[in-house]
Amino acid sequence: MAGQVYGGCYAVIDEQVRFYEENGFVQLPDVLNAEEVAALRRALDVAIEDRKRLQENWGPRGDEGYTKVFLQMVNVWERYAAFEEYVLSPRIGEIARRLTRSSHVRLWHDQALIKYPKDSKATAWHQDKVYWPMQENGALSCWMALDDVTVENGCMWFIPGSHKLGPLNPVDLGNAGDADLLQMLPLGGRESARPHIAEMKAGSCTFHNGLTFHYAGPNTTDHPRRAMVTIFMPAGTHYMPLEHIVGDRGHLREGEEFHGPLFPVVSRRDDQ
Ligand SMILES: O=C(O)CCC(=O)C(=O)O
Repeated sequence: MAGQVYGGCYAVIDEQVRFYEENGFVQLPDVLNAEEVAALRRALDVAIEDRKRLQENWGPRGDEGYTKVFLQMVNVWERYAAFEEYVLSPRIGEIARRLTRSSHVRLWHDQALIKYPKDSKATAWHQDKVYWPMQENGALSCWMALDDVTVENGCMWFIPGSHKLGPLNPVDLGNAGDADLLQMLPLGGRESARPHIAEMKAGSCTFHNGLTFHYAGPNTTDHPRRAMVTIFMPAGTHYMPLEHIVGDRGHLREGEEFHGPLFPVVSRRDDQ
């Protein structure tokens, strides 16, 4: 049953909410404990083995450029109880609800992202929202580190305040090449952009707004870098037709508010 573990509350203080609003991301230490991280790592090992054995593609594309960026497995919460427990957990969902000051948040989708070592490519600078079929801009991602993450193994980088630029052009993540896309931002280039480099311990996470520019370097270590991403939509998010890796799951009409069991409410304000 979802909700029995990963319970309890992670106390987000007002200053962190304001930081998120101002900068478009926030870094939160020790959201999961060591046992919880270990359970997710075990579940991920099983999922990776199943994927290999079944020769299924649970991600978007098998092209080489993309797989060097990361192995991506979407909506693992629907296949494994251990991920369902985590992805639908009130602890994580409530942080998303607090950060968006929303009456409730729904799940958009989850994804395990594994950046394998050797011949690894950077995740190019991009905004997520431009790939999402949503009219509004408020959706956000929780990027949970399942390994200690550093510059060397591909931790996340964020450009503070870049969510205020609004949606810019999508980037082909598999084939973005080495071009410094950041130079193209109307921020005056990398020098003035001053990225925040989110090195952190396993069990710590970042939340970032779908419009915040972010990046992760190549994994130059000898071990995989494992992360679990959960994407939430605040109340009042409406569907906008757009091709997306999870497909047209909900069969929603243009302008319809996201609803239904494929996009479950993960956290709701007490008075709702
Ligand atoms: O983990 C990565 O390499 C990138 C993750 C990312 O782009 C995201 O979670 O939006």
